[in-house]
Amino acid sequence: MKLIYFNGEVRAELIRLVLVQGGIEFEDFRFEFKDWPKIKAEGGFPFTQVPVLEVNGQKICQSRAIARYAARLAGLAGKNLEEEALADMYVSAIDDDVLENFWKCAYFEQDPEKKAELQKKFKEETVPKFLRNLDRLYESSGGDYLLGNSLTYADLAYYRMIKTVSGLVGDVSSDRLKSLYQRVAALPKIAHWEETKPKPAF
Ligand SMILES: N[C@@H](CCC(=O)N[C@@H](CS)C(=O)NCC(=O)O)C(=O)O
Repeated sequence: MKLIYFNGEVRAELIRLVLVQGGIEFEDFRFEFKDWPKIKAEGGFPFTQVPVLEVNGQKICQSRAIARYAARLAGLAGKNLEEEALADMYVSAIDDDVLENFWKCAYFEQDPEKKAELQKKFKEETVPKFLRNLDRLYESSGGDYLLGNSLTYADLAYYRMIKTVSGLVGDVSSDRLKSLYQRVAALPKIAHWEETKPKPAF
């Protein structure tokens, strides 16, 4: 299995974390920006974008579809259909409501005034609202993880999200959500990955 992405974390890191935690061997193929035109021209990627997962001769793209596939392989997708839907719900909320806004205000927006405005909204509205909801949901799960007592890829997505946004928003999680972050960070395979992973260019 080969995961193809830029030498960065943005849309590939959750997939890597899921594969790592699942103990699934994969080639973590990373390339530099300058090589993208050639890789794109020759790659035969379904939507001409990355990340792409090559598996059994099939090329799969769309980061969320890949993360979900990896989660199923890893036994981290949820134990039944309802749990799978809930895990997907958390991952979708993290991607659509938090991270897409983060990429925009941290990287894509070039106009300094608009950027400052977007960052203010992200810090003061988007993240606090999301965390308030997540805290309540986590409390009601009654377990160590978002779906109770079994780790799912939703917990890894939450961990990844906090690592991504904390440079901009600071330490804004509740104590309860901090304990979730720490529980994921302390998983031996995740801790080992963080210590040994390749240094990303972005
Ligand atoms: N919805 C897609 C978006 C993929 C995407 O935007 N990939 C970017 C890198 S993060 C890319 O391939 N950019 C180069 C290009 O579009 O030519 C996903 O989640 O995988």
